[in-house]
Amino acid sequence: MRTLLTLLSSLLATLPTIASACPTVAGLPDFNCDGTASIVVLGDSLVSGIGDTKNNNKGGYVLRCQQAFPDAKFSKFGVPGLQTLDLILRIQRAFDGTGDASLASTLTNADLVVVDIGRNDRWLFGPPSNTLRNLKRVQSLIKKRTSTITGDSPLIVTAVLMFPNRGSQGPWVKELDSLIDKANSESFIADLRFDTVSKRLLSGDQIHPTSKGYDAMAKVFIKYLKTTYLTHVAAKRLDQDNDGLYDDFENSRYGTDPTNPDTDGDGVKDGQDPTPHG
Ligand SMILES: [Ca+2]
Ligand SMILES: [Ca+2]
Ligand SMILES: [Ca+2]
Repeated sequence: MRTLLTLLSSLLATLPTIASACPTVAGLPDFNCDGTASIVVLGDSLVSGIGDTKNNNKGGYVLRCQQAFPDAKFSKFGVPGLQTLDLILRIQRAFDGTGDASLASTLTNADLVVVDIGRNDRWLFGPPSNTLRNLKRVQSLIKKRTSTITGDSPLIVTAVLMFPNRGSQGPWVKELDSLIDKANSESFIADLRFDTVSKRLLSGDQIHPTSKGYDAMAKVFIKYLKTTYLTHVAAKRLDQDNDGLYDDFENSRYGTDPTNPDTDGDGVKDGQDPTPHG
């Protein structure tokens, strides 16, 4: 009996991992069809969690989202004080092999990348339009570098920032937010609205949220993951023949026909067929 089980499991292990395509994994879409739901958040001290005294200033909204989706993988790259140009350089170095290699691999394997950065650009004393341009460069850079490796890229979303309430930084970020919001489009998705979080939830420094503020940010993000994110995935991952395999991967990854739900005509749909080519 034991031998039979071993034999069975080794047989199963040799089957192509095509069965049932890319449903949701851990309650979230598996955008790149690799069997995991992987979400990466890039940014500054609000991503690292400064102000979250309940979690040693380290948890932030990303930790709370991880707790809400325990079987998904949330990664954060949050560097206090980081500006958009720093982020661009760090991503370039990571992919060039001269920087943080784990950043490159995390981005390459991600289903969703959230870019929550820009408020520290205030201290360059340039116009917010420069920052918007850099935010667009971050998206195109990640798309370019990941697709060179995998032929595909994650879904990338730029956040509309939570307002700081300190001196000139507040109005500057408000102006930046309005530019980000106006630039929101199919090719530059920027509709994760952290600006809806009340400034009453800022800590004493008037920049970082309190633990309650991070609860509120997490609430915004979790709602986004359950609604808007699904809409973007559905728009970008078509399955025209409704066989459970996304058009994007039928030819390139599975060698099946994106317009024929049963490529080998054996009565079993490609998405469920362990041998879809007959
Ligand atoms: Ca995945
Ligand atoms: Ca299909
Ligand atoms: Ca078939």
